[in-house]
Amino acid sequence: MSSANKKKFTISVEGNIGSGKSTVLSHLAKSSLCDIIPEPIESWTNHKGHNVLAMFYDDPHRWAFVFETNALMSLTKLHMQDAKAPVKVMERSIHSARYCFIENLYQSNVLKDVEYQILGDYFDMLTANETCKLDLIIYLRATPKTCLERIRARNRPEETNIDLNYLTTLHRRHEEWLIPHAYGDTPSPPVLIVDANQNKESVYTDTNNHVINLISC
Ligand code: DGT
Repeated sequence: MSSANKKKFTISVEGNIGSGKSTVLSHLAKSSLCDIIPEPIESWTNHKGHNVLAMFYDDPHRWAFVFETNALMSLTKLHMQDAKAPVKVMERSIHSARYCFIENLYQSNVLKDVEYQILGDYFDMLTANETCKLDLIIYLRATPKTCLERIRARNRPEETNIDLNYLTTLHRRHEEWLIPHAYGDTPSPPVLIVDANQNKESVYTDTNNHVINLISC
């Protein structure tokens, strides 16, 4: 991976809300081997003056389509972002937007069929492009209960409505997506599973060891 012209190895760190993705990313940011691309949460809490994340949680039936359209667009921009280091590490991807959140909102009857189909077409168009391909997914796998405790502890104002039921359904979507590779039509990258119920230090050490092994191969 020493050549500057070589395609970057792109990793996406995935996992339920509150599974510890940001903490892992902030540790990996200390390595000169990794360029970190954090989630575009500011463009969700302040999109030209609109807090789309708060609007979504306040009235999901009204705002889910708007939120997901914006999520796909803002995450695609991150897929397009160049990295200088040999490894580009993203927090989430358009793949988790599609296979976890959009799927979950459709199965919960929040997104209407026509909205789901349009978002699906949009996703298919975006993923036809090499730019959105991932080389590896790191799945921080934590129980919904652990995630809820962490969400309560960090206390983001937009997330006060998040309950165990929502986290449990999102957990299922992550499992369906990342464990058996349920969506066989798109070739999935390898998935590395990290036990994210451990304390933050152990989660980071496990993840870091995997990334170092991979880079040195
Ligand atoms: P972490 O570090 O594992 O605790 O990760 P978080 O919770 O900081 O980041 P994430 O991506 O799990 O969630 C940030 C917020 O954005 C959270 O309220 C869930 C929401 N969110 C993220 N991606 C999507 C999406 O594609 N659709 C919807 N509806 N919400 C999303």
